[in-house]
Amino acid sequence: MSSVLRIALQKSGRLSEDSYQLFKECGIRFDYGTGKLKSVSSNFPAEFLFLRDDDIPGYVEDGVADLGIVGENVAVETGRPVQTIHKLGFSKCRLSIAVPRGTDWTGIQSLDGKNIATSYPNLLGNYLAGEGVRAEIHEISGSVEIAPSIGLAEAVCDIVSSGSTLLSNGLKEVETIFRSEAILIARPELDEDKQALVEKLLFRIKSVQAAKN
Ligand code: PRT
Ligand code: ZN
Repeated sequence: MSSVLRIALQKSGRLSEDSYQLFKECGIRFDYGTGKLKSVSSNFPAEFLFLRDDDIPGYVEDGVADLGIVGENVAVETGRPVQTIHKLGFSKCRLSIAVPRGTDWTGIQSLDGKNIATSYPNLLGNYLAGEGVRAEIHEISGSVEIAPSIGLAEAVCDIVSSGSTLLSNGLKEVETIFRSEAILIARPELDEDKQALVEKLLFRIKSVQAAKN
């Protein structure tokens, strides 16, 4: 039986359109946006699974998928032992600490003894530990930016791209702790046939990227 690469993409969100476009530019055709959870390419030995981004590193680790596209922020936060095989250059953003605009800020030590709301407790926890700051981390899954105004936390640590969400919530960005972009991740142990398909795919991705530069 010939090999087919299983590739996990975000079903619907900030990575979806660019992920699809990348494969399209690589000349790999498949149905996208039809509401189905799986689609088989008509001209490359690959099938695509459409999932929530947070689940993708786990599916790649478990071997449900061979490859996946996620933000580096999600790959690092989940801590799954998957390989980053290529940086894709889209969905760029940063993970930053922000505080209410009127707060005195004299550096990261200002967070000592404070409450910080975030959806990235591992990335934040590691960063604070490295800086020797002791703070209370409150994990919340969404709408992190409203935490200070409702009295839940004195600071937030969240994804920023334009900065307008922070601004409209009366927050100022004071420290960037991580920079992220979309990455292609792979299961560490792929058999020879799949590895050959990955090489073929990577060659096309690099050609597409080189043509843009
Ligand atoms: O449903 P699913 O779980 O799959 O998606 P999701 O809602 O968890 O993720 P999604 O689609 O919002 O983001 C997917 C990935 O895109 C993230 O993991 C990041 O790697 C990347 N990315 C790039 C962003 C942003 N830019 C971004 N601006 N992810 C989130 N945001 C949010 C941020 O959380 C904040 O609420 O946008 C707001 C800030 O944007 P600005 O422009 O106002 O600064
Ligand atoms: Zn998600």
